[in-house]
Amino acid sequence: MQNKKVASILSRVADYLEMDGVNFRTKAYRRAAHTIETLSVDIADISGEGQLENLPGIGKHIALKIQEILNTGKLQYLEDLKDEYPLDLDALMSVEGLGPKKIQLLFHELGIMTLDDLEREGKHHHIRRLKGMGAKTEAKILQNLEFARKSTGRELLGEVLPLAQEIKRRISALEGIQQVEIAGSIRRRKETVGDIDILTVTDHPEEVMDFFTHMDVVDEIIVKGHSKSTVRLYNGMDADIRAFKDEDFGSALLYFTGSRELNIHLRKIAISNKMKLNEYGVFKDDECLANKTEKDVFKVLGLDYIPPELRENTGEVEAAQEGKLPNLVDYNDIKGDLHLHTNWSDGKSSINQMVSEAIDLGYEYLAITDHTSLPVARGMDDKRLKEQMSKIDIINSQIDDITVLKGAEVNLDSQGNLDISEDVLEELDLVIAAVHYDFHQEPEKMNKRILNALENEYVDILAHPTGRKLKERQAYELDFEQLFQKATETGTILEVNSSPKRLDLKDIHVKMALEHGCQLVVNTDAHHVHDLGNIGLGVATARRGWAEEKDIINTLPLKKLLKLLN
Ligand code: DGT
Ligand code: CA
Ligand code: CA
Repeated sequence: MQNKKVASILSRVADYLEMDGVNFRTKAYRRAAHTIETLSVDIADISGEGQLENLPGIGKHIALKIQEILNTGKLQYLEDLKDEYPLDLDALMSVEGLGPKKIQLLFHELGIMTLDDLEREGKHHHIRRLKGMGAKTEAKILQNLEFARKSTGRELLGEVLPLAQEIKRRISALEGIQQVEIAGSIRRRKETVGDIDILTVTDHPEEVMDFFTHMDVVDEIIVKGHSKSTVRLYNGMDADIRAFKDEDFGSALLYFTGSRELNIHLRKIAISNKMKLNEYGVFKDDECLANKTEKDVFKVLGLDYIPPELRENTGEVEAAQEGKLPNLVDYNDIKGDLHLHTNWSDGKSSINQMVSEAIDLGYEYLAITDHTSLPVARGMDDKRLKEQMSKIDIINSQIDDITVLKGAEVNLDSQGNLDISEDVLEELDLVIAAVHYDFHQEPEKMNKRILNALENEYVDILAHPTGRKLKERQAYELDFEQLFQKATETGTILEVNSSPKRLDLKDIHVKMALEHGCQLVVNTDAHHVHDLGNIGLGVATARRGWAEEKDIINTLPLKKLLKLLN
C-alpha cells in the first residue's frame, strides 16, 4: 500500500532538485518514482526480499532512500530540501505553466513562496521583468492561478478511489467487522474528492479505531474517539471513519454519502410529511420508520432508490418521486474499448499485450487507435499506419477470443483538418479526431475547428471534446449548444474519456449532450495495459450524467457496433 507514497516522495525530491536545473540526479529520482508508481507488486515486499536494486532505474543510492521511507515513514533528504526552499511547492506547481525552474526564479528574484505572493507580484507587474517571462506570461500566470486556487485541497477520484478501496479491504479483514462502505463524494464518484469517508458496523469499534489510526499510510492522527476518528494521510488528504450499529447503517450510509444538498432536500420532504430524518433513521413522533437500508429510507420518504452517482440534488429527487429515474448504464455493460495507444506511438505496451488484457477484461472487441503524425507522441504517418493495419490483420487471423479494430487518433490542425490522407482513413474501421496542440486558440477559432471536425465524414468519434485536464488545464470555451447539435446532426459520437485527469466529457456535459440526443462512447485512452482498468471512472462519469445503456455505443455487440460505424 506504500507504493504511491514512496513514489510521491521520490518525485517530490525530483521537483526540488529540478529547481537547480535538470541533471542526472533529477532524472534518476523521476525514473525511480515512475517505476514504483507503475509497479504491480508491493514495494515493501520487494524491499524485504532485498530486491530493490533489481528494479529498473533503481540503484544503490535510491534503494537506501526507499528503505528509509519504508522504515520511518519519511525521507530526511526531502525534509532538508524543504528547509532549503521554504515555499509551497505543491500549490505553485499546480499553476499551469509553472515548473520547478520558473518557481526557483520567482523565489530567488522576488521571494515568491505562496500563491498569494504570486498574485501580489503579478498584479504589481514584477513578474514580467524577469528573464524569459514578459507581459503575456505574467497575464497567463495570473489567469491560471485562479484555476489552481479552486483545485487545491481536492484530489482526483482516480487517485483516491484505489486508496480508499485498499483501506476498505484491510478493514473488512478485521475480526468482528460486519459492514464497511466508502461513503461521501467517492461513493458518488465525484471527479475530485475532498476527503475519504468510511462507515463501519463492528462489534469492536475500539479495535477498528486503533487499526485505522495506525495504518502505514497515516501521517498524523487528528482525532481518535470511540466511534469516530480522523487521520491525515501521506498525500495530505484526511480520512474519516465512523462506527454504527447494524440497524442504523442504511440511514447512516445515506446521510454520509450526501450530497449535502440532497440531504437538505430529503430532510425537507421528511418535515413536510411530519417526519424527522437524520443519520439514525426516519422518525414519526418517536417511532423509527426506517433505518436499516437506504432503500427502506427512500421508500418511507416516497422515493425510488437513487443510485449514489445521481445524488447531487439536480432533479433526481423529483424523478424518484415520479418513478422516472434513468435506468443507468451498468459498470459491466461495456463490451470493448475504442480508444487506446500502443508502443507504435506513445503507449508503453505492445498491441499483443493490450489485446490480451482486453480479453482478460472480458471484452468482445477493442480498437487500436495510435496517434498520427504528432511529433511529440511518436505519431504515425500514412505508411506506418498501413503497416500497423497489416499487423492487426495478422493478429485477428490468429485469435478468435476478441476482434481487434483498426483505428487511429487523428490530429486536428488549427483549422480542424485531419493529418492523414483520405484513402488511408477510408481503410480504417474507426477514426477518432482530437485536438493535441494549439490549445489556447481564441474561443471562436476553437469552436470552428471542432465543428469542422464533426462535419468531416471520416470522423466517427471526437475524443476528449473539451480538452480539460483536472487541476491542470481549463476546458476550451466551447459553444455547447452548437457542439451537441452538430454532433447529433452529423452522427459524430462524443467521447467520455476515462483517464483520471480528463473525465471529458464531464458529468454535466454528458447530461446536456444526451438531452440533445447525442450518442456517447466510454473509452480509456489507455497508454499502458494498467490504464484499461480506468474504464469504471468513465462509466461513473456517464452515470453521473444520467446515461443509459442505449446512449453508449460500446455497450453494443460487435455486429451492431460495426453497422453503426458504417
Ligand atoms: P468532499 O469530501 O468535499 O469531496 O465531499 P463530501 O460530499 O464527501 O463531503 P463531506 O466529506 O464533508 O461529508 C460527507 C457527507 O456527509 C456529505 O456528502 C453529506 C454529509 N454531511 C456532512 N456534513 C453535513 C452537513 O453539515 N449538513 C448536511 N446536510 N450533510 C452533511
Ligand atoms: Ca468526503
Ligand atoms: Ca468527511
